[in-house]
Amino acid sequence: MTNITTQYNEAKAQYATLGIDTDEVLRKIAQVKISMHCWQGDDVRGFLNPDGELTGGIAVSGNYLGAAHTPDQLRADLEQAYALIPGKHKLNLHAMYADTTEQVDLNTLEPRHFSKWVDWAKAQGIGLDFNPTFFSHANSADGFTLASPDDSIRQFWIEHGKASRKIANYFGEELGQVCVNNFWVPDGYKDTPIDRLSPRQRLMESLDEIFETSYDTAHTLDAVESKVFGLGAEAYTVGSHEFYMGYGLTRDKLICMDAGHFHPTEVISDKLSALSLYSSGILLHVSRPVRWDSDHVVVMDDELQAIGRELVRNDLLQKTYIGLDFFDATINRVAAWVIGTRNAIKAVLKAMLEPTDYLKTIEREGNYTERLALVEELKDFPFGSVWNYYCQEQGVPVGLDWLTAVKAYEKNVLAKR
Ligand code: RNT
Ligand code: ZN
Repeated sequence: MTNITTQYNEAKAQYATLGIDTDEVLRKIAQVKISMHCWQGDDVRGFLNPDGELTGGIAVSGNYLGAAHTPDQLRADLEQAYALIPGKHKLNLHAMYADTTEQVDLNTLEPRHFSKWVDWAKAQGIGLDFNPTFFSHANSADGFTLASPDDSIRQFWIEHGKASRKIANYFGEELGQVCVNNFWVPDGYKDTPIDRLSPRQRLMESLDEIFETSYDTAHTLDAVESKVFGLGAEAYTVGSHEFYMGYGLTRDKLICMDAGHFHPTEVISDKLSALSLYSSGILLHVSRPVRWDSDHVVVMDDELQAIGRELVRNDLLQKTYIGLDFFDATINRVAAWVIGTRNAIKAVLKAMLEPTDYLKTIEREGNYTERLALVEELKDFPFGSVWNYYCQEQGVPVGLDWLTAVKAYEKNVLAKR
C-alpha cells in the first residue's frame, strides 16, 4: 500500500468516530463540478478584439510570461490545468472568446462561431457555460450598455444578449448538460447621479426583451450578476444587488453571487441560505476580493470554507452552480487555475467531512458548548489525507507535485510563445 493509502485509512478511521463515511464523501465530491473561467488564461482579452483595452471597470495586473493568444493556445493551457485537477468539470466561456476567422461582431455572433469549442468540450468530456460580453467594445465606451440612454447602443447590446442565449442553448443541446448563461453589465456612473431610476428602468426593459424567447431549461439557464461598484463606476452601479434580487426572483433567473461584489465586510456565504429560500437556483462566482473587487486567485481562506459549508450544510449543491472568477497575471496563469480550482473543490470536500446532522441536533438542543468544542476539534482532523487520496484515486498529482508539471509546461510551452 502506498503511503497515501495508509494515511487515508487512518483518516478514514478517525472520521468514522464522528459517523462520517469518507468513502461516501469521495463519491459525492466527484459529482461536484466547478466551472473554470476561460478568462484567467489570457487576462480577459478574448479573440474578437485582443488588442483593445479591457474596460468595464475591471482590471488585470501583471505581465507574467505565456498568456494565451489564440484559441488553440488557450485550449492547450486549459488541458494542462484540467490534468492537474481531480474530477470532471466545466469551462466558462465569454462571448469574446469566439473561435472563428469570420469578421463578426458581438451582435452577430452565432453558434457556429463556437463549434470548435464544442468539439473540444466533447473530446474532453467537459461541459460549457457562457457569458455575453458587455465590455471592451466601442459601444460600451460611455460606460453604458443595456441601460444606455442611446437607443441604438441599447439595441446593439440587446441583440448581443439574444445572440448569447442562442449560443448557450446550442452548448446545452450539443453537450447534454445545462449551460448557465450569466449576464453581467458594467453600466454605472463615476459620480453621483441625479436620476438613479431611469437607467434601472432601461436595464429592466432591455433584459425583458432579451429574455422574451424561452429555451429548454435542460439546455440553458440564465443568470444575472450584481455588483456594488466598478472602476469608473464608483458612485452608482445600475445593476445593484437589490436590482438583480428583484429581477431574478420575479423572472425566475438564477442569481449570481460574486464574492467580490459587495461591501468589503459583507460576505456571500451568509447570503446563500436566505437566497435559497426564494430563488430557483444560484450561480457562484467564487473570487477573492482584497480591499476591493480585485479578483485575486481563490485561496483556502475563511470565506471560501464558509461558502463550502453553507452549500453542504443547507443541501444547496443541487441548485447551485459553482463558477470561478479571478484573473491574476503576476503568476503563472495555469498555476492560478489549478490553485483556485483545487481550493474550491477542497472547500466543498472539507465541508462534507463534518458531522452536520449531529451538529444541527446539539445546536437545536442549545448545547453550544459541545458545538464549539466539536467544531474546533474538527479543525485538527486529517483532512489533507482524504484530499491526497482523492487526488491519487482521480489520477492527478498529489500535493505540490502538480507544480512540477506546471513548471515543465512553462519551460516547454509558455516560455516559447
Ligand atoms: C465583473 C464580473 C464579471 C467578470 C467576468 C469577466 O466584475 O465579476 O463576472 O469578472 O464577466
Ligand atoms: Zn463575477
